[in-house]
Amino acid sequence: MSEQATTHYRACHLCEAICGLEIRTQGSEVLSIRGDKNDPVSRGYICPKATAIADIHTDPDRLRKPVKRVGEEWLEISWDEAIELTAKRLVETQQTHGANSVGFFGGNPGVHNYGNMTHGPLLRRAIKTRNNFSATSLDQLPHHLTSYAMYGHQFFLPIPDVDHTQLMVIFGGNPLASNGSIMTMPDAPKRLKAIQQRGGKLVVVDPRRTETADIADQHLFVKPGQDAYVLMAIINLLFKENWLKTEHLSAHLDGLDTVRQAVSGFSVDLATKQSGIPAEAIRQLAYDLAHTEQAVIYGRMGVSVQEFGALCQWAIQIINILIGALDSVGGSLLTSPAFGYVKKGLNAGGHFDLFQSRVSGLPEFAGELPAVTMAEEISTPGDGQIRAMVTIAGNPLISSANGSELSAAFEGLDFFLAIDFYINATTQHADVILPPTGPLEHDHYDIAFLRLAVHDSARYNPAVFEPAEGALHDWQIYNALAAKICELKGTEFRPLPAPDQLVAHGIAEGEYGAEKNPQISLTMDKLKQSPHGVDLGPLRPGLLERLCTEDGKIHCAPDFLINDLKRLQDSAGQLDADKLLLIGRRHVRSNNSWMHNYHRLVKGKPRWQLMMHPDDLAQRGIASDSQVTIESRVGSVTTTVIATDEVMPGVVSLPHGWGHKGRGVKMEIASQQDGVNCNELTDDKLIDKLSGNAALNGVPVQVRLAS
Ligand SMILES: Nc1nc2c(c(=O)[nH]1)N[C@H]1C(S)=C(S)[C@@H](COP(=O)(O)OP(=O)(O)OC[C@H]3O[C@@H](n4cnc5c(=O)[nH]c(N)nc54)[C@H](O)[C@@H]3O)O[C@H]1N2
Ligand SMILES: Nc1nc2c(c(=O)[nH]1)N[C@H]1C(S)=C(S)[C@@H](COP(=O)(O)OP(=O)(O)OC[C@H]3O[C@@H](n4cnc5c(=O)[nH]c(N)nc54)[C@H](O)[C@@H]3O)O[C@H]1N2
Ligand code: SF4
Ligand SMILES: [Mo]
Repeated sequence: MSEQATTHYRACHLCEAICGLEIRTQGSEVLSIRGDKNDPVSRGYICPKATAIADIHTDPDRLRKPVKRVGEEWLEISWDEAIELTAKRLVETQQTHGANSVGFFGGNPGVHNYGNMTHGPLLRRAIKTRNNFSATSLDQLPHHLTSYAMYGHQFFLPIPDVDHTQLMVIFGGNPLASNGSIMTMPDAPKRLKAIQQRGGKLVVVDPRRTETADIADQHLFVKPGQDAYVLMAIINLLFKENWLKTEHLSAHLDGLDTVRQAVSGFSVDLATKQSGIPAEAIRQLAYDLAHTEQAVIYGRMGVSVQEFGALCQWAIQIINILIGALDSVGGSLLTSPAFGYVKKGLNAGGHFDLFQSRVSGLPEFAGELPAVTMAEEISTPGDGQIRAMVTIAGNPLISSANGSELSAAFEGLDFFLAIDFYINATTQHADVILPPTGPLEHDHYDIAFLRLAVHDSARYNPAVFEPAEGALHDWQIYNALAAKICELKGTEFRPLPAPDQLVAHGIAEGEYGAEKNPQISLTMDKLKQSPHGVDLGPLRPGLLERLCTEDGKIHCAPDFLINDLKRLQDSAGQLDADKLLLIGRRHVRSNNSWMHNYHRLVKGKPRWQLMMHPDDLAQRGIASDSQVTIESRVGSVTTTVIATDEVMPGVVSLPHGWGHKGRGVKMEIASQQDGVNCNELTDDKLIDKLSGNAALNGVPVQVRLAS
């Protein structure tokens, strides 16, 4: 007797685009995964990664039961034993060495799993340590810091109104590969081409002629790490030429004169000298931004994860303010999500520099310390040294700077708990691994990315499959573990109800709930009856009433950002001309460090090689396809080089997330891949000194033929 085929609808949780999927199943089998044509935002689009969700579900390497390390072996243990053992070791560590002797690292997929967002804090509160780290400081910390400083809340993040703009300028983002970031925009290719089809323009500023640059009207090569000079020069020009459109904001703008003075030393000539962008192109860019009715400037990884990340993100906000883009249709707008609506009076806006990391004195932000300090906090003896780590949905030994040093540090830990369903390069060092259910076995409401989307919507999806008997979701693991820890510590503990109940409450009380919006009266029940999601309309102006600063003003000139301009000024002319600058690279078939175990994504020609300009190769007498050794201050790796003028001379590009081979990784396909870990080259001391964010782009390296 064959079972009926069933159709399910579900958001893809793999990247920020959160495309709607139509998943056909029969019994326990996935028959097909397609784009959901009725999804109000993704409208049927998916990328090649979506179908690999079926592979995650069936992957024999995916852990289904807790495991404990015994020598070199992994032994399956019961949940009860695993929770008991883990809680005991963590509490003992804290009782012997103090609260801060336990450290936390939260990785990227945690943000794509809503139970982790609702219940993660429970575990953190039970453990209570200052040593919290996450992928945020390898990524978008500069965005949060500038939003906190200027608008009063770390999640007050204006999103480019891609669907209505006439000029989009992208600094250091590659939506054709990433499908957008801090700009959830499923079907980036179509959305960007639509700008051109309505007579608008797309400009990309990037050291590599990326897939996005390829479809753009203009691509400008920029020397890695030098964008801040260009952005400051643009601000300076806008003031000098009086190309300002600030009327609709003016009553709320505070400190613009300070900005005017502070950038007055940043000339177009200096920007050209530093960045390599012709002076005329910089002037034209400033002119076009100011004279296009609906224009917006946006910057992502390339300008966040570099030495002047916070200054770059601040400058981007300032330019959007000066050209009238902020809070205008076709400019940059706040989202109005059904859950997590940011508005005045909301707390948890963040704090900055309330305390500092023990060894290097780097600032905390919103209770987190920079990930680059993890290795030294583990390895440096003394009061407050980290003796035990907890990692959740992360692979920091591959994704964080100076991977070799971090690996050595992790080897020295007294205890390491990983909450993850793979034995990867990091979790293979763990004493205990607690595996949550797989993505198709739990329900989903995208708390994080519905708040960052270019079009408002809400969508709840039930689980596609029943979880295996005895399996726990991430949030159930936190409830259980936190309960045990509190019991051992003798502190009070109250478990949280299931994530859908928490979100249901937030939605009912939110902007579309019965009280605030009787017409829509959105409830979780309604969402549960709308499998494709509910369209909440295009982004709309109205940001001024929502400002979270105490005085209701936009703080254009926060002291610490203005003061950081001196560091930028002082660093002019300091680039070592003999060194090449290493940048990263993303590909639509890969996703950070964990999607390399699925044949359908890794098959075909390799995508992990070093890209280098033919002139740079010729100068060193190296032929394309040779084995080369790349060396930085902290390490070296050997890999294959390919010649391409996609990268500008003086720049080399290596993607992150690879390097699974020969290190105890229990992922059959991934551990056969030849790509190396580019973060053995990135430097934990090369950072944005203001925010503490890693500078994984613009790393000085040397390249020679491998011996
Ligand atoms: N050089 C360089 N380095 C980079 C970057 C770069 O551009 N260049 N990018 C940085 C950025 S932006 C990021 S976000 C980080 C990403 O790096 P990390 O934050 O370390 O995240 P991933 O590599 O995605 O690690 C994913 C792990 O989460 C597990 N996982 C997946 N889903 C779940 C789940 O639902 N629950 C649990 N518990 N575990 C799950 C997977 O099994 C896998 O082991 O890398 C950073 N590193
Ligand atoms: N397919 C796929 N999609 C993903 C991910 C993935 O791994 N694979 N990861 C997800 C995550 S965690 C994130 S954070 C987002 C990131 O989303 P994006 O930021 O859009 O992705 P990147 O490809 O890292 O784009 C960064 C660009 O900056 C350029 N760049 C490097 N250095 C500099 C510089 O100094 N200046 C300038 N102007 N440009 C520079 C790089 O060449 C690159 O094109 O993508 C998400 N989506
Ligand atoms: S772009 Fe691909 S990986 Fe990202 S959400 Fe859409 S289908 Fe999933
Ligand atoms: Mo990221």
